[in-house]
Amino acid sequence: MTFPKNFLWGGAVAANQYEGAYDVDGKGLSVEDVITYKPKVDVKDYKTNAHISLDGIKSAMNDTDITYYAKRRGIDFYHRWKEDLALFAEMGFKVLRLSIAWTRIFPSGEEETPNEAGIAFYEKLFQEMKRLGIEPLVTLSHYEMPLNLALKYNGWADRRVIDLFVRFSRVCFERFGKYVKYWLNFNEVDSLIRHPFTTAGIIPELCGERGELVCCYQAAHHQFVAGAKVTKLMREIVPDAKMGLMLTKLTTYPRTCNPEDVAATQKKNLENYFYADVQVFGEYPRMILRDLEKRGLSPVIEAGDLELIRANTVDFVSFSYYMSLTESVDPNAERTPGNTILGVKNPYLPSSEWGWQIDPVGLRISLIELYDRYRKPLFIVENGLGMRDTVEADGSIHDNYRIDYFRAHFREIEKAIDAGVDLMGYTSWAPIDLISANTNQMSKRYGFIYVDQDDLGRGTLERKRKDSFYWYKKVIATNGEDMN
Ligand code: BGP
Repeated sequence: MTFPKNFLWGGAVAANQYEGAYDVDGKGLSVEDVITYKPKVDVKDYKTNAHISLDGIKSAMNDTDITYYAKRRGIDFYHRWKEDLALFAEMGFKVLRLSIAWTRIFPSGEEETPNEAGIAFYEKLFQEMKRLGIEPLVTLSHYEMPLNLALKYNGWADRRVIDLFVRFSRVCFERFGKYVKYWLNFNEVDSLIRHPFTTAGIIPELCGERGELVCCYQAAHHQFVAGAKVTKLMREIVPDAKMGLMLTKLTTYPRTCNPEDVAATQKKNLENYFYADVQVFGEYPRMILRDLEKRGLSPVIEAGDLELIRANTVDFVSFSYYMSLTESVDPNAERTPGNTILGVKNPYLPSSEWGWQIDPVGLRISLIELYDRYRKPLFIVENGLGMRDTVEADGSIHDNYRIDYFRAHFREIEKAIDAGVDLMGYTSWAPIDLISANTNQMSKRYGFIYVDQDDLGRGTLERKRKDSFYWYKKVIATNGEDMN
């Protein structure tokens, strides 16, 4: 048997994409609540999709629409949590990765005391998960900071946000620590540079003459400091818990063996690793610091910051992996979209309708690279295939393409484990259809469970088991032995 005995099989979701109920029980507006679904979305133009203006935010705040502000409605997990958790348990989940909406606990991010109704919601989830034997893996920050903090402080660009986040995290550890032993600090911490508003509350107009990029690297530094403070706090409050970082593993190959392509690729990969390096090694990579300095982007680092980062590194390394890209110095090389990134097309790989290149072997390569680099236990906390599904007349959904995708990736995971990689678990993105992070679509479906809702929020929200549901259940039941 290749998969370790206690391997944590499960799925991953994020509050802003599935809870809905955006204004219920005292919840405040988060940055995701002002992002709209655009019917004519150009997947290549992820920058425009992620763009936000002050005027846009203000008009969103005065609008109560939930058709186009798709994340406000999610899939109504807030009211259907019991049914959904039961379905996860039916598949045999050992773990569920979920996030806590900061705005349910601190609606504006600045209250002195938490919103008890928000705490009660998560408490009830954790109690039910305990009853079902599902271990929670909790992300403290998954693209859902209070909108107030974006408007008032320009999000994480302002150092004062660190303490507000620590206050939120303290409540999470104190109130949920008895249930939650696995924590992640910032989802896809590297995504700050690609979609600064949803990751870090940065509004370009508030960056002034310093420019958005300066704000981004300053914000990244503040997240590193916050991450270290929160790890320290977790160890004080929940000593038997473990903290992980979370990286978008944007595995990039050289398009050719032209040494210039190889060098350009190396640079890309080092820029991606940077965010994990700081949190595992406890120090900034010297080459990144030098590069930032040359580009006039050096963050302000206060006395004590580097010591704090050094003293509070993470326990494990988690990452998302969906696709791979290539890099080339040829300006005419054909480009293709990946997860909030554009890269050069790989002629050996097929792509999904959204352009993401499907590369199971890339997952093995990623696992081996990450383990060799960090020598820390790894956790795959997102991996999956976004596709349109068809519901047959009898209500069945034959998603063989999804089963093929997972099977191929699991076979590569097996090879990596066999090679000696220490892997704690695997949570698919997402076990149930939900609102897409990038495009706000419902039709880009990832789930083993179908949710009857279209891009405009029409549908009964009924849950249906797809063919992949039964397949994943079997994989978990046999701990990966039977993948047929
Ligand atoms: C990751 C995010 C998730 C998620 C996933 C798929 O980057 O952490 O929140 O949704 O990508 O992306 P999308 O939903 O845009 O297809």
